[in-house]
Amino acid sequence: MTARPLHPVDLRRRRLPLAAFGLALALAVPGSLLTSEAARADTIETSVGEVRVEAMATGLTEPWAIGFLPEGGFLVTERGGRLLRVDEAADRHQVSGVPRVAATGQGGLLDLMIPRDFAQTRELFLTFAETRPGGLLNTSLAVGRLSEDLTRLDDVRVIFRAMPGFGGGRHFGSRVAEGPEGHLFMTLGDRGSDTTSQDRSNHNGTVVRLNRDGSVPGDNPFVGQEGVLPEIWSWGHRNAQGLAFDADGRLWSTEHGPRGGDELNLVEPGLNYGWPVIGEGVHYSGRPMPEGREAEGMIRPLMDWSPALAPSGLAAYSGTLFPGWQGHLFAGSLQQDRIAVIDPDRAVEVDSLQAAQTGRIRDVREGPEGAIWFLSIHEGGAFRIVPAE
Ligand SMILES: [Ca+2]
Repeated sequence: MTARPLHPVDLRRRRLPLAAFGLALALAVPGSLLTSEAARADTIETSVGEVRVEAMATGLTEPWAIGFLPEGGFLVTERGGRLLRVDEAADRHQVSGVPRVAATGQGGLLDLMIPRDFAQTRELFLTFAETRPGGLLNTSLAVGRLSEDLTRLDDVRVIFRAMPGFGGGRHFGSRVAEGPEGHLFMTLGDRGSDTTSQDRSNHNGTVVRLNRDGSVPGDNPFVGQEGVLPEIWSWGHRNAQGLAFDADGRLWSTEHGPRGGDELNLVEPGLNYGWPVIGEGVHYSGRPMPEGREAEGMIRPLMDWSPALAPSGLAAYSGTLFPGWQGHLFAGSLQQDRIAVIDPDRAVEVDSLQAAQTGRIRDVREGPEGAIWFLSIHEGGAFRIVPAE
């Protein structure tokens, strides 16, 4: 796949007010000049050398997911329900034909996945919060074909609906990843109803595995088991909003914990990841986890974060632009305004990428050119990280 070069947006007009704001801060708080200078810089020192942040699209409203088109440009979902195409001149165009979404609380138009065979099939996958009978909500997965002129989705079909519906607008999970053999893997949150994660007669708090048409693969771990939904691949999750396969075919997820105890998990079939029975944090009420940190038959996370990273978006890097980061995971943070770079084999963070543009990160992906792309809710923008030289 050869993507045409993408060019950063000229942000000079925006830099003036930012600089003025930084100066005002420095004047108001003696000694803060260095800090504010560092926070404003668009270069970052890392273990693989100096890197630079480039703006690739601005003017986005609560962007949720990004995906790259082989013909050039990229797509972005906005939680409110718009699917946008950003062309090589950084101009935005709305794509029509998106399913009707329930943009309530954390719900709305959520993840976007462009499969490896997109150039032939034109298929793309969208996840979203959707109404269920009785005005209740849960997460759905749809597939549609992007028209050749890039203006609309055709033949849109909802191929999976997490069931049943629940009230409230919390914890829709909702990342979808393409497996090495072409299966679809999707995260579902607990919908704010924590005990449902241990009840496999619903889809809450699971990773599901589906065929490309939404049907159930015959070799899923619970097929034929009474009282267990056959789509379920793993369970006992709380609200995973990062999901990525690495080059070795391992499936990684990042997951919001309760108060503290955010998790990185290696997702394997048939396993129970413990929510809400075990965890590294405490419940929001301050109540400890019922069984503490470990219990028979439940998997502890590979890494955890307290205070909360609030992880969203996960990329497993395999590009050539940063050879020193190959095999590493990039986890966006909604709460700490940074990207954690993780060596999963050593279970350590090797870098923390933070700049003026990394406020409230919703998604992180590896671009076709090997750059690290991310979406910032605070900035309303898409950015990429490239070597500084
Ligand atoms: Ca867990």
